[in-house]
Amino acid sequence: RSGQGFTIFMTGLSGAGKSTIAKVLQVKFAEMRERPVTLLDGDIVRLNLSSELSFSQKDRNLNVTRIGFVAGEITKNGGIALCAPIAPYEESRQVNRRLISNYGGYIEVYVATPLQVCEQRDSKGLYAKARSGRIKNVTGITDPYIPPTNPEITIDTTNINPMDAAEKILLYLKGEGYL
Ligand code: GGZ
Repeated sequence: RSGQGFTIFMTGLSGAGKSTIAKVLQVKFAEMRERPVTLLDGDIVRLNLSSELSFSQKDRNLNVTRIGFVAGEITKNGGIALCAPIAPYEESRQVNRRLISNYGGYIEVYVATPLQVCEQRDSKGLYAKARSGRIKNVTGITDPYIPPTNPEITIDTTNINPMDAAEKILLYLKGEGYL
């Protein structure tokens, strides 16, 4: 599998640590100079690729499969795609898995940090706004998060730092022959 492209698809609640881990991995992969690396972070995609979409189930699924399409193209061309949306629904995660597996590696990472911890961090004030009713459809509060059924890796960042979380993913990739 050396030389083959792959996608690391992180899923989990807002504040779970997806972006932070993805950014550590982005630096590590860039230092390796083996494959070009692209980060598709949830909030950045929302600003650009999916700016017209809401947070309904239909639109979240569409957002997630758009990310999957881009990640698939990157994987096909031998690159590394790092994806970090919430991706709360199994159906769109499965669509991506099926598509991307045709082109290279698909590694789903469930960032399983509990809501209580995410809410305590509340780095963006999202949960405070949800609790006060200022925004609706917030994942974990008034909107569902369906945990993945078959993730390759599960990481709870309650007690591990982003460096160690990234290391766990790198070890998996080495074990599978990607690195
Ligand atoms: C969830 C929301 C919402 C609602 C705005 N629910 O952690 P953030 O703040 O910076 O990134 C989150 C982002 C979620 O978009 P995704 O594209 O990752 O979600 S999905 O995969 O479900 O399509 C969050 C912010 O947007 N945000 N409103 N109501 N997150």
